[in-house]
Amino acid sequence: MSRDTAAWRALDSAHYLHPFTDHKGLAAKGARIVTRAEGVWLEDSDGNRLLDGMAGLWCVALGYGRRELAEAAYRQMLELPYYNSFFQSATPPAIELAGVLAELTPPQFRHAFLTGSGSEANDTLVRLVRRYWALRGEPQRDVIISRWNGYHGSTMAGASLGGMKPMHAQGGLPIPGIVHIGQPYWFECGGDLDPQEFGLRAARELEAKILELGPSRVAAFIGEPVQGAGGVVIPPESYWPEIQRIVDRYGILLASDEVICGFGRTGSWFGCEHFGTRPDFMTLAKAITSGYQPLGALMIADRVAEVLIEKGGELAHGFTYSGHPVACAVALENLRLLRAERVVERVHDELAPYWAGRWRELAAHPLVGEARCLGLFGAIELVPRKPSRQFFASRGEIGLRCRELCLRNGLVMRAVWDTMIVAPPLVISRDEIDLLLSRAVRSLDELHQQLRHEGLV
Ligand code: PXG
Repeated sequence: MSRDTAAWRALDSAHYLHPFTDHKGLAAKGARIVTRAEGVWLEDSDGNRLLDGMAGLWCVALGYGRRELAEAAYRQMLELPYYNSFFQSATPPAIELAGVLAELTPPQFRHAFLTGSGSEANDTLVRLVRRYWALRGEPQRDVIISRWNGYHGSTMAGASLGGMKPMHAQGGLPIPGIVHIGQPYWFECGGDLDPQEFGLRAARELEAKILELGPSRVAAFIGEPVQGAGGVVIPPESYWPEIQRIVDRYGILLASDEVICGFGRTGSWFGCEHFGTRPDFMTLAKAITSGYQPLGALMIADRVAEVLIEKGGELAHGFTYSGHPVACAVALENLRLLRAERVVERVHDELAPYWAGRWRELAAHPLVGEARCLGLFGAIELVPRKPSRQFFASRGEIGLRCRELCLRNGLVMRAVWDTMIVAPPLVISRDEIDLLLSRAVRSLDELHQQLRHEGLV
């Protein structure tokens, strides 16, 4: 059905509650109605073309408009649109996908639990971690440690694992048995330490928390290799090896939330491979289907899977859409294309080095306090004065203004407070990278000029 923008907006604000949205504010302004897309380009209901610097919500790895993915869904819908994996059943796409994930992920992983989203996969994680320790005869080991400003989803357990205080404030979170430590965000929290010293200090907060709780209470630690929603926080290189040392020392499980990092975003297939950790769990979603179907997975390492399978009896957990055959068929085709087209290898060998060179040029801009990047992640920190790492007094407002200017200049870039972030589709071309950068610079120049007039810089 086709309507004009005003009609879409009227219907939208009359009936549709959006995620993470202030609806009063939105009703006054009207939503951006995205109607179609191709490659890295979105088109809105007024016919404007926008370069999608966020790959949707970090998921559209192969870009928009891939017929192969649409055809995989269509074929599977005709063959078998739905059947479940409960009660001793299974479907070919779900079985095949578990096998392909076992091949693609690090060697300790041979088992996958399939879900409809990253949040559901993290809820599964909380239950399996606690189940594992109960089966090992240590039921008191039920505390999971995660980090402030981490993001692990929006279900009760996902939002509890996450360290977003505004989320905790709505709905009585976190649930019991989840505690948080500081994040490895040098730009904001590093003080006078150099980044590597700070990385060690941030990791050692985990050890201090384990000792404070008592090591026999702690079940697991979870983190994103690079915090995505928290503002593309790329930890210093010293951080993850020290975390690995600490979890090994106290014998606690390590979970790598790869919902954003997984399937090539860092230039490696998985973030844990880039940073050299050996997790016991990996949460997957988003780029697993390039966002064409909702799907998540929890990968479970052998040492945990063996206990759950040998001693666990019935696993009292699962979703109607666990292993949905259409979503799994799309995931299989997406993963086949990622491999056949060597997309991740191309990010690693060609695009990421080019991206890094271009992205770091932004550091010269008078508003940019830091320009950091990894793989096809990019972030800049907007500051009033360089080289200080002080944010603007009204932190958050400047980022939103920057985002609006980017949109006007045909670029989707996200604001996390005053940190501007991008994570484009992994199939972006060099010319499109150049265009993304020139639109970002134009927007920064316009913002700088406005702020000068207002006396804010
Ligand atoms: N873990 C991580 C690391 C995520 O980034 C989830 C779990 C939850 O996945 P689902 O599929 O349940 O959404 C995510 C999701 C943002 C933004 O604004 C990020 C996410 C979702 C929505 C918005 O950056 N990440």
